[in-house]
Amino acid sequence: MPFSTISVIGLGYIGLPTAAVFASRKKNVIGVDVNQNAVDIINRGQIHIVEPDLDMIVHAAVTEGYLRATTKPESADAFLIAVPTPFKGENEPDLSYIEAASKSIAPVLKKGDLVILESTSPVGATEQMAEWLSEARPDLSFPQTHGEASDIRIAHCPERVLPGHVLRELVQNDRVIGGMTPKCSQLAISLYKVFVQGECIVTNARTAEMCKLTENSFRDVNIAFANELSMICDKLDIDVWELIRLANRHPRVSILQPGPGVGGHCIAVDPWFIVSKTPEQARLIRTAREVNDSKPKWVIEKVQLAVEEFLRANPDKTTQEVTISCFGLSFKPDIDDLRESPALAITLQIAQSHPGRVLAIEPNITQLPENLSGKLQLKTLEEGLAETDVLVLLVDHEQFKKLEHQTESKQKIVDTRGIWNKKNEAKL
Ligand code: SAJ
Repeated sequence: MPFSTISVIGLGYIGLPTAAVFASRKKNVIGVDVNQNAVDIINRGQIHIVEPDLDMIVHAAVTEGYLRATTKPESADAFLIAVPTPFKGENEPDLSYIEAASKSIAPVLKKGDLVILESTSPVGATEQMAEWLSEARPDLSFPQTHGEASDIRIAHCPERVLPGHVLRELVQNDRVIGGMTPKCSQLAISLYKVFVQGECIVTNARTAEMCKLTENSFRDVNIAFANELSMICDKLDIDVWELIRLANRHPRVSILQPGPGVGGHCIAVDPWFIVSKTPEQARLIRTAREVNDSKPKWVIEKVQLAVEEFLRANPDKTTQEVTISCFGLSFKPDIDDLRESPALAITLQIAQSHPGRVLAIEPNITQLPENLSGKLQLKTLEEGLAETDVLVLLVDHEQFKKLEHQTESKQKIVDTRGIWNKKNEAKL
């Protein structure tokens, strides 16, 4: 067996499931994270993030002794780096977590080890990581200088799993393997074959980096197309959802769905990694980002119009007496993840500017995170429907789709997802 011990650096949304899946295949896994609290939670067999079924497999892996977490890297045969690549400055990728992770594993590297960068990265990041490792370990040889004869093998193998379906997609998705040399790729394949049932497809590191960015940019550009259509149709008095349904009957047309903007930690971020490297060429990709980022403001203006219309129809009421209910806070349907959510940003903005009551309805959470509890009132679906004048639908959760609520004729609806009865919809 080439890999008796595998180390995963960064125990977040990608690293922890990956570590747990290796452990479930009876590999010895050392998980490393700078967050002592996360390390303690994992060593108790619990999890600090939300992902269906992950708690069970982490619990089993820890109790059976295959998974252990620590803050300090230890010797292993393969290292997978799955740390964040956030922004710095004006949408520039920040590689400081990758740099810190590389420098932290360098002292424990030994001849024959494999280092894989899984974090979504701008083109060139894997070569940069190899440089950091080689600077820290001049006694070892690396692929950028020694090619196939190197002591250390390096590859970029981007994660491509969908939050909410991580455990299934980790195993079933095809995997892009971007080795710095063919031998690096071969070793990386033998590692992933421990659990990956999809195909492992070999390319070089730069293409693998660009492939991940391309997938998320493709989606962003296509969502921007749908969002732009929704704003055009609004001007032209056309129901955009009916329009998309009709256009999608064409055998070569498949338009995505408009919404209140693009959220999450990937699709709204990764296209900028392309733009920042090639600003002159990436014109469409940049514009798509701008279109999607402009959508929350457009929705807030629609809500203001709906309030005005409500007041015109109810001249005895003042703005302070108008209650607005926002349905959905998460960044996409049927999850409880509020991070980078346009629905949450819109709700907070409305709560800040509207002088009357603003109610938040999010059936996937039982209480608001501490930093939001002073700013929003979380209500049940029933309360949100009964006590409100303007209904703002932001996330197409199952619970909202199933709703058979007859809105009172006085109530106004702003539906950003096109799932509710349009009978009383405000003129948007
Ligand atoms: N959205 C729309 N309209 C649509 C589809 C999505 O407005 O028709 C919005 C959603 O509401 C959400 C955002 O886009 O706010 C992103 O949601 P998503 O489900 O499309 O994607 P993510 O961010 O959960 O996961 C993506 C996936 N990438 C692709 O599908 C190309 C996943 O496979 C990646 O692994 C993940 O990013 C990542 O980690 O990069």
